[in-house]
Amino acid sequence: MATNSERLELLNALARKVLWLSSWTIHHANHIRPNTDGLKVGGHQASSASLATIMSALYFGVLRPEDRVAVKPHASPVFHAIQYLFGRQTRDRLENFRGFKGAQSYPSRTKDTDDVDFSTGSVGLGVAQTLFASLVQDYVKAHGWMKDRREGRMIALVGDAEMDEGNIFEALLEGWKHGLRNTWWVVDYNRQSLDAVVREGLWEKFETMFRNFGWDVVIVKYGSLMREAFAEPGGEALRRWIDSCPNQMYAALCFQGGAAFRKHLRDDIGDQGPVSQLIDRRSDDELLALMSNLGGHDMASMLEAFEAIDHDRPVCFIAYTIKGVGLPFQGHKDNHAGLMTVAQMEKWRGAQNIRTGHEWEKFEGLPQDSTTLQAFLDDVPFNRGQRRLTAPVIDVPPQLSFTPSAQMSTQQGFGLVLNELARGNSELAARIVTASPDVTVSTNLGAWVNRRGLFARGEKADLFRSEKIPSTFNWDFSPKGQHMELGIAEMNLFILLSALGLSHAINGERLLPVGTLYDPFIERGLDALNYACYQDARFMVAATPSGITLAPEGGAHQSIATPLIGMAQDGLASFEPAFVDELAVIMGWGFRHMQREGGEGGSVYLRLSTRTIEQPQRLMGPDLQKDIAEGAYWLRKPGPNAEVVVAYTGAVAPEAIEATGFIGESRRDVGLLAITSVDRLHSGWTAARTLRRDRRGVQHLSHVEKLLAPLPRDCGIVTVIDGHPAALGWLGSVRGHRVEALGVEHFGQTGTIDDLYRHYGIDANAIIDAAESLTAGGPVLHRKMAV
Ligand SMILES: Cc1ncc(C[n+]2csc(CCOP(=O)(O)OP(=O)(O)O)c2C)c(N)n1
Ligand SMILES: [Mg+2]
Repeated sequence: MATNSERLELLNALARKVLWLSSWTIHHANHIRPNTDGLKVGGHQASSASLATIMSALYFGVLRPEDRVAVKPHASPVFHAIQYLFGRQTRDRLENFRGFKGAQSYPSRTKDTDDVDFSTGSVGLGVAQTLFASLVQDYVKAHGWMKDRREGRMIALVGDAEMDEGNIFEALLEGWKHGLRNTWWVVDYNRQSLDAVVREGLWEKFETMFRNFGWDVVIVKYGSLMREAFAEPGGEALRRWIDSCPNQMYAALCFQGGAAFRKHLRDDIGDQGPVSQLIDRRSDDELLALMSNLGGHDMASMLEAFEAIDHDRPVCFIAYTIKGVGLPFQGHKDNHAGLMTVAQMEKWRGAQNIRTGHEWEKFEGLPQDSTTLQAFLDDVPFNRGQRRLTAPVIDVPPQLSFTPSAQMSTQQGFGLVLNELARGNSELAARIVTASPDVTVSTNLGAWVNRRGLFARGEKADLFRSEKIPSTFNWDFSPKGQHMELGIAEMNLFILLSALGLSHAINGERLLPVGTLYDPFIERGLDALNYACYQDARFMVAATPSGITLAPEGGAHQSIATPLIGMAQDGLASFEPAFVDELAVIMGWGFRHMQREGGEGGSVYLRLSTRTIEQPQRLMGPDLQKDIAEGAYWLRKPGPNAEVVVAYTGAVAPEAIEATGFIGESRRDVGLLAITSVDRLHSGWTAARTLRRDRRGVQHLSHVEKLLAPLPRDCGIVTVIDGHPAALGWLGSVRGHRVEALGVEHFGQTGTIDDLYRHYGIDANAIIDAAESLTAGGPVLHRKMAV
């Protein structure tokens, strides 16, 4: 067992090594690996350097296997260097940093191979993810699923300018409401962002804010060299000077070096005996070492700060650092994209005792012998346990049931399916967690919540109920509750879904998260949704109401772009069923899809509606189920001489059905294609073409190709959707049919559904007009009469 000072020496040596390896990784990508596109790796070198000590303190000293970390995007070279020392990252991938299949520019759960806990890159999101991951851990624990596993700390390494991102504050609020624990945010307070130097006094604002939300704030400003110097005669005057030095000046002096510091200190303080002697006793190099010994670069100070935490309250560490510390451009305001030149690197290599050709050797240039260093690494607490966890698949019955009515909306149906699950006692129901940003009742989650209750770590009775005031809803909170109530911030919904949807990997316990929100507000949380999918979190999101169909609800709430978002979002299968029996099939498929391994599975988006429409009375056989999951089926099969077919998705079904009836009176063999998922239909088509291209001779046809195959060459297709027409417009490319694509390109009017469908041209008559324009022959005889 190493003594404290031996441990400190080893940790310092490893931190130096981490800085070397991360810098060499970047240098290699820029100067050594043949780089044909001429693009330089900017943004990493200076930004990484400021975290080398802090991350070394954490990974080599403080962390345990159950802890989880979101690493500031530009610190990825530091992260990869640490993993390389642990033996979890290969030299090959480091040499190929930012290259195809090389170590990723920003830590990626799915693309990196070296144990990334949370993908980061879009600043702010990783930070909030740790907070929600901690709430999820509390949820798992409260439901009795932690077994003998220890609680992990959820840790974010935060850039100071990252704190500009509003989603962090939204998360803070939510964390406070839920009694957040076990969360550490370590702010890399280098007082520089990408373009700028951070405003003076910002840390005071941070401090007040965090304390307001019940966090502990630990400021690690001075390193141990500084603290020793402050204890010398004149030290207090030095401290006062440091405290009053503006950020920009401090950064500039760090860049200029020891002599510049000396001159400024002299000019500002004058000749004051002890403090002058304190300064004069030090060479320029020593003075620079002292002045750049801020807390975040001092192993002893960081360890002390981390190891002093003996409670589970959330903690914000504000660690003072210098951007690019130890490198030639440290502190320079332009250093964000700063790179060392070959000459600078050579000089630095010499200073680090690294021999040419030995740059990748783990322990090259360190004073300790490699056996000691390796033994230390092997015994690091972080490595004493399993980190990547898995959980068994939860069984989903072949068919989900609901109480049918003749007239229903898909939103209502969604509530009914969940209500039916809530009434039973299946494992599936036990693993579902719902969440909604203040629209629980208005998205029809009410019945589910009534039965399953709201989640809180402590019991909290619904006062209205205990006071016997009649209310439709039972709003009891308990540790067994299965609904997480959120404030209105949609970013929080998606980050929570992301955290819940990774529980199998992080807690070894599978949760099946279902979130609801109004469809247009997907756009508010879109980046969080994108990142949730990017890191392969698994969840279902029901977005309702949607489109212009919500009509009198308000023009501002109408959504047009979401069908295209649903199609384009990687990792998200989106559906827009018209009927509730279709929705029940899709939800069952969705719960299975959420549990499939790797690229086979993903998350699910249901675009639903409040429009009540007549429901088909039919048997749901396996073939129809399969078609619904694959994206479409013929509601009315076209005949062999079809002149025109109508293809619709979602709430416009009644218009499509009505129009098809009218058109069928004057055109031959008219068909009606019910599209449940334009996304699945399109991605199936792309996949089939790729397969046929890659494996010549393979005959595989996609679902949409098979559906459209019987149509004569000159048959027209009218597509109609309550959303952007481009979502369905591509159907004509499948087999070369002419298309009239109806949809909505403008929004904002309120009115009845009839008013709006007529105004935007997606009513039955618009479909009939489009059919006429695609076909020869006289006008269609009958039309829908104006009401
Ligand atoms: C959402 C988002 N916007 C913009 C960027 C581009 N960007 C990357 S780092 C950065 C500045 C980061 O400053 P800071 O957090 O202080 O980190 P430092 O570089 O000082 O380490 C910016 C604007 C991004 N990655 N994500
Ligand atoms: Mg910064």
